[in-house]
Amino acid sequence: MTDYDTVSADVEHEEEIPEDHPRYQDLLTRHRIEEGVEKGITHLQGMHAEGRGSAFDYLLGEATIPSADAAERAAAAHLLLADDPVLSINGNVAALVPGEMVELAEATGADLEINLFNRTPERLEAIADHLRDHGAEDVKGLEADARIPNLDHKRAKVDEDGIYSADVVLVPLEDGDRAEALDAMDKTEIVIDLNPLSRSPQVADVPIVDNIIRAVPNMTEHARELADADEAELQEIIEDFDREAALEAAEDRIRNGL
Ligand code: PTJ
Repeated sequence: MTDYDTVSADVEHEEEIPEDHPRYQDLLTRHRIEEGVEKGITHLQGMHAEGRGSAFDYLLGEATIPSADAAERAAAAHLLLADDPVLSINGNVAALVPGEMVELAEATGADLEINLFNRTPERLEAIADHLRDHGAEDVKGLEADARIPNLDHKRAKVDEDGIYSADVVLVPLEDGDRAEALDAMDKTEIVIDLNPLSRSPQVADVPIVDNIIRAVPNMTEHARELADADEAELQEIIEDFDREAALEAAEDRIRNGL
């Protein structure tokens, strides 16, 4: 039995957080974001983003609901069928799931591209190093030789052979106009966001309302399981997924606990 009074809020290493703590996932998430800020990976604004996400996750029951699992399977099918899939990484994503994103990229043949709202050379370098420390071989987004049309901030800066020419893009943890701009470029968008009402999941082909620390490993598991599936089977999974129903189910769970 853990004596919770002895669990310090000031954890130095995540191994110190007891896995049987009732708020284990939340403590782990908070710790990784704090560490991200200390290492210059996560912007201070990322803490606000995390606080918001954490409140929605609490209302969701801190669990992957069935509609999110279906979305994660459909997302894996999209990534496997894509010609040029890209996983977009910001400062929160890099802090929370660096190794897990590398594994998802490997399981689906996707590229990893850093894309930041608060873009500075120092943060780009810190995030690229962090991803490399977690096994990434090729990290895109440093060159930024292309622009997403009709977007007037730094998230518009993308790699020509990355997000700019991708057919399927995973966009986690950002409520913003980039999701709308990518939609206008006719890309298939997969969004991970705990708030089903935020703009990004509202425009996504596949909105995943789940905590990224559960969503990404589950997508990888689906992708590995579907690795030998033929095109028809993957298409069927994609067609069977109902984005409206998934958004509704998440909102119902959050509002009514249903
Ligand atoms: O690293 P940068 O410079 O690109 O900055 C990133 C910011 C913080 C600006 C970016 O993440 C952002 O735009 O944050 P927002 O607008 O607060 O939106 C973040 C969304 O992600 C919110 O809807 C949160 O509910 C959601 N969210 C936060 N944490 C998680 C989450 N969704 C899934 N899993 C989480 N752990």
